Amino acid sequence: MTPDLFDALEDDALPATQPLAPGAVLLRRFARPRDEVLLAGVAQVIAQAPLRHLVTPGGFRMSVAMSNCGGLGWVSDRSGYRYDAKDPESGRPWPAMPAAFLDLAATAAQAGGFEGFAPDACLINRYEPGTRLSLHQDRDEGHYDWPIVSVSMGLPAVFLFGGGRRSDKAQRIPLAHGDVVVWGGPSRLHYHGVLPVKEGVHPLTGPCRINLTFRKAG
Ligand code: MD3
Ligand code: FE
Repeated sequence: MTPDLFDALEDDALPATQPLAPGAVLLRRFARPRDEVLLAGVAQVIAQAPLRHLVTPGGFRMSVAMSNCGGLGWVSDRSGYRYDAKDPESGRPWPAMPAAFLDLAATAAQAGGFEGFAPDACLINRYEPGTRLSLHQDRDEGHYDWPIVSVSMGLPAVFLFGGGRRSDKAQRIPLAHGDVVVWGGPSRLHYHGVLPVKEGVHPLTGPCRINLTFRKAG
């Protein structure tokens, strides 16, 4: 496995927060002290709402496998993208958000300058090696005054962070296990994506990357 640039540094040598753009802050390794609790939460959620490959409105099967927890879950099918209170696979409400998820999301948002963040949706994305997420905007939430908080776990990935237009040049940001990003303010509607994940095995997740995105969707 190839260690990323930051693995060469001691954790306490990492800057606590790195501004990426107006409103966007990278909190390197922020979730590490809680990684096992967070992954136990993921296991608990996906036991009730299994990861699945959604179909885009255009009819393509997404390579990233997804599930949700919280009051609302993001879903896609031939009719479009939306938030739904129920898992369409089971017809049941999505599993509750584990307390450790809510706590992490609120603490990270606070560190990024957003006091009082109480997400009602957590999307769980699982990337196997070779899997990518093409450039897109997140605009199914209806209001954009709250940030999105993302947590990377397991295999590293290169994140593409573009601008307000699809054609704007994208920065490449390596994200490693435990990295948290708070995407608020003007960055909230920027285009973004994930390059194909490289082969590897992580001690806690095995051969995959898990990303959590916390949102206020309702
Ligand atoms: C920047 N997920 O689920 S998280 C997504 O790694 C998604 O699974 C990626 O994009 C992943 O929609 C990236 C980081 C992220 C999430 C939302 C953003 C970055 C963002 C919204 C605006 C700008
Ligand atoms: Fe996104």
